[in-house]
Amino acid sequence: MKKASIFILALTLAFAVACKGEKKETETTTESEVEKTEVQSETTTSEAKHVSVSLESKSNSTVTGTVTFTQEGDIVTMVATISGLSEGTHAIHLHEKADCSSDDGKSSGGHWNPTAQPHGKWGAAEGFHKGDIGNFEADADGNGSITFTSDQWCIGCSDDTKDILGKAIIVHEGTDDFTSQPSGAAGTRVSCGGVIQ
Ligand SMILES: [Cu+2]
Ligand SMILES: [Zn+2]
Repeated sequence: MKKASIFILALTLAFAVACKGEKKETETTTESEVEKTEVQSETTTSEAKHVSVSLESKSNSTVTGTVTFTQEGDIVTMVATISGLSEGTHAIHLHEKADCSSDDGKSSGGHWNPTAQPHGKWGAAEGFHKGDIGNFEADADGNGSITFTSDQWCIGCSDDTKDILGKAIIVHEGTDDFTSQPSGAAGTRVSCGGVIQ
């Protein structure tokens, strides 16, 4: 009987110690996780010049993709990776509203044109819209990509003629001819994504 009680006491003690140890470990893990999260969010805040946009299919297409914008200094770089396209040349623009709610993508409005210029090829002396990114090629598998760099854009600055936030990326079924007004006759809007942080 005495032996049994000692054994039980020993077991209880062992259990208590084990529990305490385990609890301590759990607390330590939680603390370091919280610290890590705080550090990460601080880093994100100080380098906030980044937006990632998911493109959704429009006009009964299967076109989807991802477009990222990153600002370093005064330079914004856009990288678009798009799939589900027909093989060939497609137009891509920034349109004026981050509203992709309509089935045809027209809810995003016309080309983003804060400087009241004619539609054109980016950099043209005759003028161009701030949303006139241009054309890119899709391969036989329907995949295409385009990288575009500009000092005429910003991500979340106070200059309305440069700020791309609140605009929409539109991918077209057709090609931008850079001359037809007001939008280059690029045809149906097959994909849309709002540039929202
Ligand atoms: Cu467009
Ligand atoms: Zn345009």
